[in-house]
Amino acid sequence: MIKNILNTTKALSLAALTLASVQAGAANWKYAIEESLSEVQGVYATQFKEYIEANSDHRVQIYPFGTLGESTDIMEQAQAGILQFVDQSPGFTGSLIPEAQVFLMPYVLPETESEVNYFFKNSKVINENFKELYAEQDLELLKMFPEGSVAITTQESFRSPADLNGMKIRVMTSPLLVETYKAFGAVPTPLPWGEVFGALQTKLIQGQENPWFYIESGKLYEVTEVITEAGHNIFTTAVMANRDFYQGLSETDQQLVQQASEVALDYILKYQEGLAEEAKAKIKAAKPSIEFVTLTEAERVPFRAAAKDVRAKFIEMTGPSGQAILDQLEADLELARNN
Ligand code: 6CS
Repeated sequence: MIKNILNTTKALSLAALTLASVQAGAANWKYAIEESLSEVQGVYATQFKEYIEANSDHRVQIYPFGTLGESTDIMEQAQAGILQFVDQSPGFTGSLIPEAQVFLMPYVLPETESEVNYFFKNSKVINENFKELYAEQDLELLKMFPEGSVAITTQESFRSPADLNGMKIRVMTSPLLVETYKAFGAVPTPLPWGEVFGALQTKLIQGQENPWFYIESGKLYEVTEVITEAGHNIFTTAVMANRDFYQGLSETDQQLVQQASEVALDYILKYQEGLAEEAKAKIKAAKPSIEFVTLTEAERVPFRAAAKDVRAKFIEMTGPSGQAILDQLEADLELARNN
C-alpha cells in the first residue's frame, strides 16, 4: 500500500521534473534528500537553498523522502543529471562506492561531539580522498556531515552479542552493515527506509538502528520496546552534485555552491547540539513504558571485539584503496582528538 503511494508520487514528481524550466541566467536546481524537510537532511538542504537564493537568481527545489522514490532512486537520478544535487548516506552508497562504508564501521568515529564536528569540518579523507572516489561515479562530493549517535531499537533488551542471537535487525543496504550485525550476533536484514515501519509493525524484523532524532520523528518507538546505546557509531550522510552539471557551472556559481555547502555545514553542526536529548525526552513523553539502555564499557567489550572482524571485512571488500582511506580517516581523527 505505502509502496503504491510512493510509486504514484514518484511518477507524478518525475513528470513535474521534466517540465521544470530553466530561465535565462537563473536556473532551477533540483535537490533530493532521504528525509523530510524538518529532519536533519531537510534542515541542511533548506539552509543550502536559502543561501543560494539569497545570493543569486537561482532557485533550489528540494524533494523530500518519498517524492522521487527511495535512496537508490534519487542517487540514480542524480548520476543521470535529472537532479543537480542529492543527499545519500554511506549506508546506501556502499554498493556504488565500497570505501564509503568506512563510515559504517563500528567503534571508529568518536562519541565526543566536538571531535566529531572538528572531523567533519576539517577532514582530509572527505575533502581529498572521497572527492576523487565520488568523482569516479560522476558525482561532485560537496559535504559529509553527522546526524548523531546511532541507537538500536529492539523488542527485548540485550546486553551482549549472545542476547542478539536470532534477532532480525534491519540495516540500510550497504554490505558492511550486514557484516556488522552478523558480527554482533544478530540476523541482519537490509531494507530500504520506506519498508522499515511496516516490517517492525508486522514483526518481520525485531529491530533496527538509527539516530535518536530519526527514531522519534519516524515514530519508531511506537513499534519498539527498548532503545539501546552501544556507542558504536555516528550516522554519516553525504551531499553531492551531478559532476557534469557542477563542472559546467561558471566559477562564480561553483563558489556559490561551495559557500552554501559550508554555511549549511556550520548550521547543521550547531543545530544538532542537544537534538538527541530532545528526541529522548519526546519519546519518553509519548511512550513512558519505553526502556532506554546504555551499555556499560564492560558490556561493550565483546561488541568492540566483533568490530575487529568488521574491519577485516572492510579491507577484504575494498583492498589497498580502502586501507588508504582507513589510514587517512584515522589520521584525521587523531587530529580531531588533539584539537
Ligand atoms: O535508516 C535509514 O534508511 C535512514 N536513516 C537516516 C537517519 N536518514 C536517511 C535514511 O533513510
